[in-house]
Amino acid sequence: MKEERGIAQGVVREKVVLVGVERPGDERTVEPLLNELRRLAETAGAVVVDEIVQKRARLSSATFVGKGKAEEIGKRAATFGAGAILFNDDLSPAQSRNLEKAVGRRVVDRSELILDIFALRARSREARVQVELAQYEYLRPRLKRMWTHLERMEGGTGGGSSRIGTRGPGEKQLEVDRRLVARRIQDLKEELEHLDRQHRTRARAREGYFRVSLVGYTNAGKSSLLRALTGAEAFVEDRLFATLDTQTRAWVLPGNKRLFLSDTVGFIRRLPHHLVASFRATLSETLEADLLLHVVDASHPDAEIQKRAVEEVLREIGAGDLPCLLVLNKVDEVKDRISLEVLRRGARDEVVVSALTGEGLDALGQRVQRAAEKFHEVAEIRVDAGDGRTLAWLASRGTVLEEAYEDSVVRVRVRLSRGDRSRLQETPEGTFRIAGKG
Ligand SMILES: Nc1nc2c(ncn2[C@@H]2O[C@H](COP(=O)(O)OP(=O)(O)O)[C@@H](O)[C@H]2O)c(=O)[nH]1
Ligand SMILES: [Mg+2]
Repeated sequence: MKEERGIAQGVVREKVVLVGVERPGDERTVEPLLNELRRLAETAGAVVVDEIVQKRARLSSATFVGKGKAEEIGKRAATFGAGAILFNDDLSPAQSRNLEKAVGRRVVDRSELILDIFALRARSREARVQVELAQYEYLRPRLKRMWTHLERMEGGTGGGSSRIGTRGPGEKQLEVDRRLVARRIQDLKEELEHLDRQHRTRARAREGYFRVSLVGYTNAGKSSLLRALTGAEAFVEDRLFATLDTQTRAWVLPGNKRLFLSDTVGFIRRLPHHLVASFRATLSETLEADLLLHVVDASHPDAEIQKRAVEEVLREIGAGDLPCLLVLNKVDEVKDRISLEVLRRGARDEVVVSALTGEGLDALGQRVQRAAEKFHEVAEIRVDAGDGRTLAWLASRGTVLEEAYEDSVVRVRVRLSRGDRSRLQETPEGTFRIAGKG
């Protein structure tokens, strides 16, 4: 599926069969999940030829769906000429292997599919390194299982796992593979650390400014909002995971106050945990924000489920307690307003917008401005009247509310971020000056 870039013409698309398992209590969620799996499959460049939903209370640790069902899936896949089976759940390495044997074709689980899409979408060096790391972490336990599997085949009698001394060439190859994988994982981690340092340097330049991060389900309209609010050339597409990199743009609000708005990778239900772990650098933008804008596609039939999935990922990455404004987007597509009421429930603060028509964007700006004002505190600072540098710095970084001259000292009442406030140093004369040379 890797060759298919989605837009390429004349590429033979792989035919696939989707399989979802419905457990008791899942009745209402398995259908939207399968719809989403279909979109994911298409995003990865596949053509869905059949969908199978199985009701099952207990999952088989060997084959997930049970041996009989697996054989039936294999037959149906053969009828439609499908080359791979996509599972809506994550499978253990043993389950994947057993299923592949039973269905006689490639088995791809949900994590692997999402990793595949991320690999297609990654553009920047950072995104590529993060995806590759997640892929190797995914692969690692699967190499190990393959080893026991090979060992058994070569040993003949089967079952034995401690028969040292029967090591065949297959195992040697695997030893090499495992070492190579471990080595590659180490290299990728080191490169990420390096990229992380660069990222922190860039982030430091924005210290003292109010930082806002767009978060939300994939395709909710985050990039569209970044574009509508800041005029940035953000990449907007009606596709899952169009954006994997973080883009940060200056956003100038009425009154000429500058803040920074970041757009980053979207979330999805059951985001593979390897991805969450290796996208730490990208997600750190979200964690450093002073305010999150949680963008929801309010016109989506599963908006409520998507909203909860995002809240869950935010908690998982430690951003659950950050101040958050709920942004109900695509209101131009919303037909019944009752669904908006449902989405509003429990939100601390919310605003209804359309990135497409511009509706509600002013209100959104005002809401953010109010939050930014709270973030800045009012301080009274005495500055030497001859210290033009500090006076200019205060005027550019904060909002000067009042200036009073007393002999050689200026008393400035200024609204300033806490970070900037702490950059002012007291002089022996009891005035303050901006730290640094000059
Ligand atoms: N009707 C409508 N479509 C929108 C709106 N905002 C975004 N979209 C569309 O939704 C799709 C996904 O938008 P995008 O900004 O890429 O979403 P992201 O994945 O959250 O960054 C694109 O086709 C956009 O044109 C909106 O307010 N109304
Ligand atoms: Mg986007």
